[in-house]
Amino acid sequence: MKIGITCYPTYGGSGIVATELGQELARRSHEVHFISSSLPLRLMELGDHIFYHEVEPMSYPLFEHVPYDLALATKTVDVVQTHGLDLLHVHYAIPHSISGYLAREMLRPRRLPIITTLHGTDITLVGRDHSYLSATRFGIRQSDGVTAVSEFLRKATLREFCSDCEIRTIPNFIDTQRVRRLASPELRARFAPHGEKVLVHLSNFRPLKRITDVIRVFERVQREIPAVLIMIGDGVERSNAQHLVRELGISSKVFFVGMVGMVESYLSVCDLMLLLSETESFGLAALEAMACEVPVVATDVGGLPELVSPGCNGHLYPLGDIDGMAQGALEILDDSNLKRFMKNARRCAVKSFSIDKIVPRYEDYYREVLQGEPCPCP
Ligand code: GMT
Repeated sequence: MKIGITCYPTYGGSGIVATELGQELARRSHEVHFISSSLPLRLMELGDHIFYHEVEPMSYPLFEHVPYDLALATKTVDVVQTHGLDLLHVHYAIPHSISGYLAREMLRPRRLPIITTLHGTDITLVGRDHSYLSATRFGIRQSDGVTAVSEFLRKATLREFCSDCEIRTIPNFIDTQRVRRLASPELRARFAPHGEKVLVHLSNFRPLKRITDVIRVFERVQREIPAVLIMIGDGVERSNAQHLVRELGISSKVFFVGMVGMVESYLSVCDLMLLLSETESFGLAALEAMACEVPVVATDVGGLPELVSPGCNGHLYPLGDIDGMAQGALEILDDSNLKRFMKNARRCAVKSFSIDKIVPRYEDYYREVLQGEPCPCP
């Protein structure tokens, strides 16, 4: 198949999933065309089967805000016509499903099925806002196929956007061959030279990630056992978190390492991930951790219970239950438990979310949508 993929290239999990999907589809001999505002962050190499087309919206003094959505639709039309794409798969509803819809309409009578994958905040946050709600609903309804990255997100979309829509759950995935625990004693010794336990958090440090909760939980843990915390990522909440770390007097034990290229090398030296978000439709960071044998203490929200089985590969707590989370972390980190949790984390990642199990589900869905008759929805 010749597949167009549109995503946010630089920020957040949806772009990572789209990029990994495109790369795997190319390995499976499909021709993949990324259409995006810049080269997706994790898109390592282009080649015979992977192409990249940059959207370059013209700026003009009259435009206070450049109409990117229209430039994207126009670029999509060009790419479809030049390369003969069979379908377009857009990641994140706003504005990508609308740009896809526009491209499809501009291309008529040529057929271009649009598949929209919902990732989370496009439904739970942005899409709900009154300034985007109708457009999000329209984008979903007009798509020829819609997938959600968790059962939670599928249900939330049906409940809040269109109860009669057909939405397929295809969970996020991970290349468990590539993302695995790598032996790197030197890196571990850099953070934990005296055999401390290593906790980790990985996100884009937005307010909804509640990274100050992460710091507070860690502070309680390190009162009981020797421990350090690695904070991977960057974002608006970083300075608040750093301030709190100083206030709590734990600066020597918390390492803000910024964004890192190969997260698996850092995750490989960790014993426990803290993911304490307010909402999380899936929690790709938790899956990356699990693939590296890192159990997860998480909030009992969104799609996280679809990943984390309490007592098996981690624990779940109500949002803000700092004491409970610290207790759970200590239980997992106890030497009599840790090995079992680590083994289960990896086992669950491989069993339920490995790339070779999930990507064929997208391929099957593409075929299904391609076979279906184009159907203008009300
Ligand atoms: O929250 C982020 O980190 C960004 C956001 C995105 O769409 O780029 O992430 C969402 O999509 C990820 C990939 O499907 C999911 O793993 C995240 O859970 C989801 N974030 C939220 O729901 C808050």
